[in-house]
This record gives sequence, structure tokens and C-alpha cells, in this order.
Amino acid sequence: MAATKKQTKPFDLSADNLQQRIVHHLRSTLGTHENKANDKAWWNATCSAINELVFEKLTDTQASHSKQDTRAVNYLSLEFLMGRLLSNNLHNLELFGEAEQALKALGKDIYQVCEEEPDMALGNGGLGRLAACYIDSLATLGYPAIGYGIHYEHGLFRQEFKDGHQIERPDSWREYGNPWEICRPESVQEVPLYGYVESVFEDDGSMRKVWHAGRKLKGVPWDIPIVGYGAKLVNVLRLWESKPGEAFDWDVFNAGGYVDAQSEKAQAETVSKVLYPNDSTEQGKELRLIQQYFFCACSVKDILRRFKRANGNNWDVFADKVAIQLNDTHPAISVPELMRILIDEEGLTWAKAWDVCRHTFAYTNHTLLPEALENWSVSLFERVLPRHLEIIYEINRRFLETEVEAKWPGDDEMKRKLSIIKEDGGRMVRMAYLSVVSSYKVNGVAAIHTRLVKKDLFPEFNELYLEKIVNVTNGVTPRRWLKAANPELSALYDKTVGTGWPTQLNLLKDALPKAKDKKFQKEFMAIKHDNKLRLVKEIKALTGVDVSADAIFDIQIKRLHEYKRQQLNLLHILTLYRRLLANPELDMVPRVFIFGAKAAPGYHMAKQIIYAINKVADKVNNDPRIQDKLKVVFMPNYRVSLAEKLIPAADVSEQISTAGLEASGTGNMKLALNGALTIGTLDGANIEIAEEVGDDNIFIFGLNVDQVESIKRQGYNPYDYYYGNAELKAVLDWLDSDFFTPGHPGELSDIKRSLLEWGDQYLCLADYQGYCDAHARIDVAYRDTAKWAEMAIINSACMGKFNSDRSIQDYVDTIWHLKACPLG
Ligand code: GP0
Repeated sequence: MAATKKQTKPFDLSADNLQQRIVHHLRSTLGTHENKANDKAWWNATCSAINELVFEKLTDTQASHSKQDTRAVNYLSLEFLMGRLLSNNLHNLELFGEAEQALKALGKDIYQVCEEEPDMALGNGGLGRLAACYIDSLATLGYPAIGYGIHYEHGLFRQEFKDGHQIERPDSWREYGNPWEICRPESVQEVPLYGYVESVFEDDGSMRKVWHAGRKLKGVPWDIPIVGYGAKLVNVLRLWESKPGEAFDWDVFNAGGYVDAQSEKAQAETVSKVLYPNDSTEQGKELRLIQQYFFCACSVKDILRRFKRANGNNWDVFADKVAIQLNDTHPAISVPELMRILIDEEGLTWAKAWDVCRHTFAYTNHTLLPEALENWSVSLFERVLPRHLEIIYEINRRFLETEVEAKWPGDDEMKRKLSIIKEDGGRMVRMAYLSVVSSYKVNGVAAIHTRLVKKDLFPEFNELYLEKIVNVTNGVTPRRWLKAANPELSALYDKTVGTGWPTQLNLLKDALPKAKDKKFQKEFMAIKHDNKLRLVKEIKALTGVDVSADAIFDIQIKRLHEYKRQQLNLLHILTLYRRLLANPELDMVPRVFIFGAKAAPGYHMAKQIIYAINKVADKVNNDPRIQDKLKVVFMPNYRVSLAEKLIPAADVSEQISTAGLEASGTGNMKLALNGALTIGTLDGANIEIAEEVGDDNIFIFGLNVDQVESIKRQGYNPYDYYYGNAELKAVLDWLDSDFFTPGHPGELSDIKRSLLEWGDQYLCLADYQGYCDAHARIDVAYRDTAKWAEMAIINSACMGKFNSDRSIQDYVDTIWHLKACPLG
């Protein structure tokens, strides 16, 4: 048995061999010694040791791809929320056990060594983490793919709490270098900006456009290897760093203008300096537009360079070789950029260039929230990207005069409505319309979301372009979110359903017959309990709060946003607290409410909600009257590596967005996969989760999409609920007192105001009672330990659909049409 397993290993690497390599790197790469190395050095040495294998596979993959030259997908995303890579890469190389043993022989605990790695937090939330799961799945399935993004010097801010308030600190993930990345100076790109467009008339009477840039940036690529599970191949994530275009300006320097030379450099480097921390809201800033263009220009040129190397100027086959996926509209400027290069530099006709684009680009929409839809002011565009604006005008003109005119002849109102340029209230470029018009496929990220994209967001486009809008339900990689994050549960599944589940997640269903089996239930829940015990320690270390692993761990982890309704969770906590104060003997299963969330630094209400939860937590956690029946903890600095500790320990998963507003959710999938039961609305992928696990194994509450629509149409009045529900009124009024902020009444009043005076845009009050009732059902259900275990097992075992490998295969089948090219 051992012998056959060895043969299937991607690398014949024993623990002994690995141990020697680690020591070798410790000494000759890091210049230290076993006797004095700290954990950081051990981490570095371990990374270097496995990189010997990873980089070799990377080179092999690139050679094999340029030889086979089949279509590849270029996944363009302003965000890749990678988290840590060591443990993941070890698992994907199937070397985790060997590394554990090797480090153990050297006196080191692998989990502690892995803790040394800073998270690569080059993303905000779901959208960025989805991109990370997708490139893992692309590599695992052996598809030719490259991820393109920005090499931010600072990723998402580090969050601290001071007196309960969120403080943002810079994140310097690569201050002392990063063992995973390789700089590729041979593939540097130049990026023009500003300036003007000249019309040059040729002798034959034709006209050519020349863009004279006012400034040039340099894009330096850094490659991160992406190891597929089973190491069938290693793809790359290519991240662009901005540098000043011309070499350091010695003339200015020598003339005494040292500061000028420096400021030119600083300005250029600003472009890739920070990730914009806004999530689901658009930030119309010049720097953001330049970031987007910078990374699109570099990526498009890189794509063209590779295409020309293999195919010369055979543009007829371009779309057969290249697919470009736009992760939201953030990379949409790559459309006019490709048009510009094809027309102005390669001399293609408009018709030919447009045909190429229309077979190359596809666009994923991630939200219906109006504030998240990108619109750039025409005047800004004109100043920064004058030639691109001309091209967008021409795309728009042809679109309106041919396509719209043919479908709705003479209908000027329709032309106004569908124009890529919004004319009223300040002229704007609508990036979503540009993306829809230019792409050959557009997709939503969950069934209901796609339905609403068709019905509410792009109804006319859906009529105009039949079959263009399709659904691809999101997924998550089971390698990181089960195998690496929950080793005990993984071992139980290995034993129960065999070891094929990390790629064939549907195999977990084979555990379903054991859902009622007492012994299996005990094992499953003992693992949950172990994970909770580990989290108890983490909570103590990070917040100082003592919690018991016997309580229900009720977890809401996601970005802080009013539509995600952390404030509704808070209203329920206050309700329980009030009941307990009125009756300390109240019979309830002890509950620990755990939050993890960052608020965009400029989002006032989101920060107020964090503050309120922290203040309520202080009070509740230190109130001896309630006998530890209720605890509230807000874990600081929520990020991928913290999610990996929280998710395996969750009993209850909070997915409580206003119906119609959470495009999909992906945390919901990870939590259920690890045996948490969902309390949720009929929104996003919750609906599909309910279909998989069955209505009896999920706690659904609240208004559905149709009800939300009709209540809004009738004119929603939150005061009806306020005056109609004594308990709700009491908890809202509580927020006006100084009970939670002694000596400072009114500090939490904005929450109440937003839910009453300001209209309760997200219908918290309408869903309040249903939410409380669903929680009461959870309290009852948890007491029946066998039944709860059965439900938890069913949830976990039924998550096969939400493997990101399935999502990627859907993209391949309906959008990308790739051929797998695994290594030998
Ligand atoms: C959507 F528009 N999402 C946006 C955005 O700016 N940032 C972001 O993370 C999320 C959605 O909110 C989501 O529902 C979805 O699952 C995810 O994109 C991936 O499609 C939350 O997880």
C-alpha cells in the first residue's frame, strides 16, 4: 500500500530529504544556523526548500503550454486575496505530512512555523477570495491560465480596536521580502498616461491616431506560482508593480533638484502602493482609474507579447488562443486598450479589432448594489486616457446606431437609456454597460443573482443579446477550506469516503448514510469540539475574553456592510441580553456570538456598528448576572488566516443579508462544509445551499426577494415595526441611553436613527421578529445533540456542488472552452 501511494506522489520526496533541504536553505539561503534560527527563518527555509520543486514545475508548465498553445484564460482581477501559501502549497504538493515530520525532527511544530507567514491580503473580501479559489481550481484541473493583478505594496489595512473603535494600520506583507515571488525584469512593460491624441493623415488619404503620452510608467511583473492539487501543473499569478518610466533623473538630481527627482519617483510608485479598502462601493478617484489602467495595459501587452511569439500577426486565431475574464468591471479598460493597440499600433480595421474583442472578453458581475457600479467622469477619462475615451465613444456610437437601432428603431429614449455614456447629471462612462457590450458572455455568481441581473440590472441587454447572460454559481476550494483548515475532519472523511474528496467533493455524500450513526456523530462532533477548544484559546489571546466550548459558537464573518446586516445580529443579541436581565434563570443554551469584519475606513455607519458591538460586548462579557449564558466577541483583524481558525469551529453560520442584495456569498459555503448550520435569508447562494441540504437542515427566515420588492413598492415604514413590537422598541431605545457607554449617552444612537429616521434601507426591522424566532428554533434544535449532529453532518456532506472546481468547469464549458493540459 505504502509503495503504491509513493508512486502516485508528484515528487519522490521523503521527510528525510526535505529535512536536509530545509537545513541547507537555513544555512546557505538565509545565512543562519539551526541553533539560532527563529521561527521566521524556519518558515523561510521551508518555503525555499519546496520552491525547488515548485519552480521546476513552473518552468515545465510554461514550456508545455507554449508547445501545446491551446486557448488559455487570463483572469484579470484588481484583487487576489491569497492568504498564506506554505500550508496550502504543502497540501497541494501532497507533502504536508513529510514536512510536518521533517520539521518535527528539527524540533519545530509545523503549525507554529506556518503562523509566521504574513497573509497576502491583496483583496477586500469575497470578490478577491473568489479569484484566489479560482486560480487554485484552474491549476488543479490542469487548465492553462494566468492570473493578472497588482503587486500592492500594502494590502488591506490591519485592523486594531481602540476603546472599541476601528483603527486602520498599514499592512506591510513583504517588508522583509517574500519567498514565493519571482521578479521578471525581462517582461517589464511601459504604460503611457495623459497627453493628447494627434490625427495623422497618410498619403493615401487615410487617417491614423497617435497618442502622445504626457507621462510614462513602468510595470514590473512579479510571478507567484500557483500549485494545483496533486501538482499536475503550476500556473502563475502575475502581479504588476509600478515604477517611474524613465530611469532615475540624474540631470534633475545633479542640478540640485533632488526633491523633484524623488517626487517623480514617489508619484509613479504610488500607483501600486495601496489596495483601495472599499468593498461594494465605488471610489471615483483619479489614482484608482490609473491603477486600473496601469494593470490592464501591462496585462494586455503581456498577453499580446505571448500571442505574437506563438502566432505572429495571425489575428484570426487570437480569440482561439486567448480568453480574458473581467472580474467585475474593474479591469474593463482593457477593452479599449486592446482596441487601441490593434487599431493604432497593429493597423487592424475597426471591424476586425472589434470582432477580436467580442470573442475574447467575458465579464463577471458581482453585485446589484447601485453604489458599486463603476462610473467614471468623462472629463477625468479625457485627461488621463484621451485615446481610450475616443474609442469608447466610437464603440458607443456603433452600438447605438446599429444594434440598438436595429432592435428598437427610432427609439431615442432607449438609446439614452442604454448609452455607455450617461448624459444627465454629469457625463459619465458606465463601465458595466461597456463590459456587457464588449463581452461575448456575462455571468452572475448565483442562480438568483443571475436572474436579477437579467430582470433588474440589464433587462434590455438581456433582450438584445439572447443567451449572453449566464449563471456560474460561485464555489470555494476544498483544499484550503477543508483539507488544510480542518485536518481532523479531513482525516475522518478520508477514513469514511476515501481520499478522493479534495477533488471530487461530491464524494462527501457517501458519508450521508452515517449521519444517523451514533458513533459517527460522536466522532464528527468531537472534532467540532476540538476545533472550538482551539478557538477558545485564540479568542482569549486576541480579546482577553473567556468563553466555553460548550456554548453554541454563532459566527458572522464578512465585510462590515449595512446590507449584510451585522446590526440585525446585534439587535438579537440585545434582545437576549434584555431577557436575561429580566430573568437570569432563563433557560437558554449558552451562546457565544463571534464577529469578524473590517469596515471601509470612510464608511461611517459600518464603523458605528463595530463600535456598538464592541461596547455591547464589554458590557455583556462583564455582567455576572447573566451567568455566562451570553458572550460577544469581535475578533480584530479578520483575514483569510483567521477565517481558517474560525470556520472549523462554528456551530452556526450567519448569512442574513436583505434578500436580493448578497450576490452569492462564499463564506456561507465554507462554514456549511465544516459542519455549521446556516441561519439565513433566501438570498444569494443560501438558496442553493438550502436546495442541497434540504429545508429541514437550515434555518431560513425573513422576507424573500419578491416580498422585499413588494414591501418597498408599497412604501416601507420602519415605525410600524417599532411601535408594533415592544421588545424591538425596547432594544432600539436602549441604544439611546448610556447603558453601554457610561457617561456618554447617544454614542450608539446613529444605529437607531438609521433604522428609523433614516428609513432602514435594508429592512432590518421587517425581518427582526422572524430572525429572533429562527434563533429560538436553533436553541431548541441544539439541545437534541444527536439531531444537531445529524444536521451538521448533512450540511457538510452535501456541499459537493460548491467546490470551486465545479464552478471552473462551468466557466470552461459555457464561457472559456479550454482544453486541460496537465504535465506528463
Ligand atoms: C461584490 F461588488 N463582492 C462586490 C464587491 O465589490 N466586493 C465583493 O466582495 C462579493 C459579493 O458581495 C459576494 O456576494 C460574492 O460572493 C463575491 O463578491 C464573489 O462573487 C460576497 O461574498
